Amino acid sequence: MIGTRRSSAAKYASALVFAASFLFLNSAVAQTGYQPSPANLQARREFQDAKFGMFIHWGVYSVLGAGEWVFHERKLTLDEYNKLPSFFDPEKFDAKTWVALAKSAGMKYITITSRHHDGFAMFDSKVSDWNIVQRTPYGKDPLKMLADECHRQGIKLFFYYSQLDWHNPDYYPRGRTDWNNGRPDHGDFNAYLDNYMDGQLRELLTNYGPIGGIWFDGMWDKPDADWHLAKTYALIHQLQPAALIIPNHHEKPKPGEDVQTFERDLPGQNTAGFNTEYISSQLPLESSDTLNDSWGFNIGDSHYKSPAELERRLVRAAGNNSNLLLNIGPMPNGEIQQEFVTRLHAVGEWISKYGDSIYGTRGGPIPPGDWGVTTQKGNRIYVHVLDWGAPLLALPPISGKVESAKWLIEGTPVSFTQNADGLILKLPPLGEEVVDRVIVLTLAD
Ligand code: H79
Repeated sequence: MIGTRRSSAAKYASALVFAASFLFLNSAVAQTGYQPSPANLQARREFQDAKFGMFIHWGVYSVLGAGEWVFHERKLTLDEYNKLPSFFDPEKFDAKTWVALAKSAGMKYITITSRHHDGFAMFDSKVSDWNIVQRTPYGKDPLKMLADECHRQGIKLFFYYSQLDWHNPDYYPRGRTDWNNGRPDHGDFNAYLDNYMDGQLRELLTNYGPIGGIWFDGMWDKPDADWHLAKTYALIHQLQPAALIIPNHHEKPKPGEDVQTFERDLPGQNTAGFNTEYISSQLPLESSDTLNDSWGFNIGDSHYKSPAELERRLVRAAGNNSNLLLNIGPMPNGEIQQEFVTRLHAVGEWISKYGDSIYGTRGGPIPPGDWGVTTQKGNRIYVHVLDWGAPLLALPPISGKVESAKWLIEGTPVSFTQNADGLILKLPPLGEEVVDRVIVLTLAD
């Protein structure tokens, strides 16, 4: 029990910690002694309840239709890449349509690239003119329109922000993705972090109303550098205590971070080859993936995942106590290609029936297996039978007495036996192909 009155010694100690945290603002360590505010903890719970988000990669690279790494992949020079913004004029961009699409897919939040590794700000930034308002014929701030629309439609907006920068000379020394693109061999990394990056983050956290948080990427380019994380994280939490810091650094979470995210993998799996197998037991979890094989618009990538595949990914994420952040790369004219739209609509239709077993749940008591996963909300456990054709499904013991078992969709009972060895559910023969057969177990109080 924590008392409300604190001794003067305790007050003195916390004052020291407070003072010390300023002294160490520039240290390599992350936000030491970080205690998430009540608003932040509440935001974390809401994030976990949301389960399904839309990831959007959109930038001047979209013009070339070859993904967001085209600058690096083609080893373009600054002079060459600098020509791109003059072709970016998304006359068909309509924030309302994008937000409506996310909602119709059953997605509860949007995470959009405010700037990717090319360093090009897709928002009105005063920190440099390398931004959409000053460099493109479009001349407007789409993030502002999107933020306003998200607020209107009740969807949280997160900003992806690349710490890695292939354009700014002060991103020096350069990292693992270095190539000779015409930048000088000197630069002031501290100025890049403290003035440029923190300056832009201040803009993002000040000019767009309440935002969901910042999704960082690219720290893996210089894993051993001092990124001034303590300072940057403190700035974000000070400007918007409820904003979540979601770092995609592929490492164990550091103090000050609010969500652990896994790129193209479920938590703890490392099929992508760069993720950590460590899973935080404290933080909300997220798994990002993309609808085809690309993040930014890629005209040559028709490897679309089917609605069934996407739905299974979402269910597997939820069963692993994780969100799914599913990416689309809109076209340079601001439209979202039909192949994405039809698949997202199909997922939305599916989730409108199955949503109870996903939204607001946490990973269930039975470890995920090839057969499927479980999710849980209060005294209800949802058994998601994804891949099991046999007539009996034997599950390990769970604490609590199962009072009833029913099919989620039909509401009809499922025969079961529960004893000390576990729980056996009797399944009817597989009829027509269904993505997920969901049984709702209700536990006795
Ligand atoms: O924004 C999307 C991608 O552009 C970005 N993250 C997602 C969300 C991304 N960039 N790179 N990757 C994903 C893959 C990472 C590859 C890496 Fe490496 C392997 C990073 C470190 C080892 C490539 C090879 C860079 C250095 C060596």
